[in-house]
Amino acid sequence: RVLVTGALGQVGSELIPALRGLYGSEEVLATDIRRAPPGHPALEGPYEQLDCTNGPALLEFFVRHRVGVVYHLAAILSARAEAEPQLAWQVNIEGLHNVLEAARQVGAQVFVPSSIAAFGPSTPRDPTPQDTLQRPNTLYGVTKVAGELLCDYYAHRFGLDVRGLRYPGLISYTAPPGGGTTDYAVEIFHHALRYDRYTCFLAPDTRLPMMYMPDAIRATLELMQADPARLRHRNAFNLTAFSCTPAELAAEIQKHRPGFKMHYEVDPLRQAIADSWPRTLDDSAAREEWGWRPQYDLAAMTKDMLEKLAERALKEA
Ligand code: VAH
Repeated sequence: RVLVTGALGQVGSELIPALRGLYGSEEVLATDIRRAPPGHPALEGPYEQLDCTNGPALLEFFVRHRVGVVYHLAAILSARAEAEPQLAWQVNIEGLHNVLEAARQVGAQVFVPSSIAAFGPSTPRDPTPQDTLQRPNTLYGVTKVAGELLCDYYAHRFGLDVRGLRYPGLISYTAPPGGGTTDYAVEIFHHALRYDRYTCFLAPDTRLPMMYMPDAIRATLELMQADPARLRHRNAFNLTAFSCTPAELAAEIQKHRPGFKMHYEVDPLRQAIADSWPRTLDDSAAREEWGWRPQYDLAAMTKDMLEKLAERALKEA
């Protein structure tokens, strides 16, 4: 059966329905440390609370449910990890180690997301190559690099089929953003619909790699279904669809909502994090080794986000 940890997060909220569509609801176990709020999509199939930092409980869960594939999404994201670095290390590294150990013992395939945060200020930023210097200066970034290395170790030392993607900033309308630095690109749409204005916590020219969630979900499933013999890299592939700045995103929204106003109040902490990250990514390894191709550019993402949020507002009205 398929296990998803971090089911209530931004990726989990969309990956679970996609996996249940592929394998059937009863085959996909959604878990998170918190209880799922009533009506959450994860509750449309099996849901359990599960704390990935509890190794014995995790192994018991893998054995009891005969877990054959695990999408390990439970993590503390960049901005929150700076506020709570000890907790972030426990969740992001001890939790990952517990998942890799359980998967090794039962022979499960593993997906672990990395991030553009796995790069730091000394990494080439424009574009950032697949194989390059990785000296991130955020705790989240440290756990992403350590996680990539731990996953590669489990692949070559134990033959574990573990694969990963360095996600760019992800934009979606299903789940609220959770403590990330790229959250502005999600919040801006909710504010545009509700107030026709948004006060952005990053400077107007902060260029970051981004992706619409439907592309990220498809990339995740395509990587996990790829022929392992073709994979020269495993943890983790650079992945991107487009790069944009807050000013460019605001201008794209204004094409649909001419009255939308953008303001800026830079948050020094999150600006420093964003300034240490890539501006654009080279994802040629993903394209060559498992056929990656994005489908949504900035214009297509913006159009779809505004349409979907407007539809939902109508339904809830
Ligand atoms: C964050 N959305 O902002 C996450 C992601 C690329 C950034 O890792 O922390």
